[in-house]
Amino acid sequence: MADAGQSYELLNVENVPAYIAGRPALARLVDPARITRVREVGDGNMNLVFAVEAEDGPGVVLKQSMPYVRVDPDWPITPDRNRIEATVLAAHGAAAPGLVPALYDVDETRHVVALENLSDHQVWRGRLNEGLRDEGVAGDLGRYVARVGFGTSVFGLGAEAHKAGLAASVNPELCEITEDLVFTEPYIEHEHNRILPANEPDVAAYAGDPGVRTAIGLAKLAFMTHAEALIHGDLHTGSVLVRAEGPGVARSTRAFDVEFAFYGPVGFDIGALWGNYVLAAARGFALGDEEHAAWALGLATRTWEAFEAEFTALWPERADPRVYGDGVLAAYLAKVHADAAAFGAAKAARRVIGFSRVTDIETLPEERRVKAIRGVLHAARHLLTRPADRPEPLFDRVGALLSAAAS
Ligand code: SR1
Ligand code: MG
Repeated sequence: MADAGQSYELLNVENVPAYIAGRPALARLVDPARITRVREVGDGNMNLVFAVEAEDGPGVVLKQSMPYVRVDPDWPITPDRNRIEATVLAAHGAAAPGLVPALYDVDETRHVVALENLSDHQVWRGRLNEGLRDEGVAGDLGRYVARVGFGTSVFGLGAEAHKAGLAASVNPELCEITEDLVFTEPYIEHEHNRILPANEPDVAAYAGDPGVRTAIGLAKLAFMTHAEALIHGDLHTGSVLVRAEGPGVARSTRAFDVEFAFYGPVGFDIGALWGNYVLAAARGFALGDEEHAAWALGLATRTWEAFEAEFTALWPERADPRVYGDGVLAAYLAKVHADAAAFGAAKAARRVIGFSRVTDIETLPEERRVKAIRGVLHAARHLLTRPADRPEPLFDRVGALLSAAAS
């Protein structure tokens, strides 16, 4: 249950050194006397996040949950999400080593997790907005989704461990946020919705389309009932940290912010990426950078092919091959693909209608923003109507729709 009352001390830049001194696991890692800088770096909707730098060491990141949404203190939410995040990070780190931040400490009293300091990485959304093209990241994320999607599933774990994992990861409050913000509010009159007058007919046409409404309803049902694997649950491009490859520096891709994780459909994570590639491409077309837009849409194929290849490579390790034969693999991959198209549509559309907007679109001048939003809604409708098309033709058509709306 959410506890809107503040019964524990919140962190701030002044009290972080004392906090570290009082946590043995952290004081071993970062000498409190040698801390050189504490910065508040959280710019998400939910939590306080501090990057701690120290002499002669890698530092640490502290992430604290409040008993309400950071951007809306009237919106209560369980601070226990932080404990769930720690459990999930451990599971994802085991399934997909090197693709999530390392976990150093969990404080269930003050609702703090201590994570690897990745200050040499940047949030992918920001880099995409700048027109930077980080090759390999989309494939890394396809592999991440595959490794987690296989490793925490019935295929990877077998019946008993899958049920235990599912029981330990029930996350009703965070799931309810997604059910409301992604699958419901954009399709009803709601105070969270913010629609530019010039986009009112676009939103009415999209959200009023009976085919769209049925597909979104079915996607919501799948989200709520298909407990396939311990998915990330909020894998947008703002949940990805990237360190670009350079002389003497290897590329690094990390999925972070796993507090929305739960046992859900694997296609939801692929779809979150696809929906955000559509938003990045809409920005590219709106700014007249067709090359970057086409590159961003090509990421959908990069992610899918890496996912498919990794999942297929893991398939021989499945726990129970007696009935789960190769026909099941082919059919399951087709199901994940179709799910991803519908979830991708829902994830893109919510960012241009409802609560929690994205900088890809919001930083565009209004006239271009109107066209980008129109294009995103046309793209979302196409993803909902042609979910079985392979990524390349599917996203070629999405590109044509975005380009037409931008012109
Ligand atoms: C109140 S939370 C709003 C959004 O932020 C997160 O990143 C999720 O996408 C959530 O829907
Ligand atoms: Mg987040």
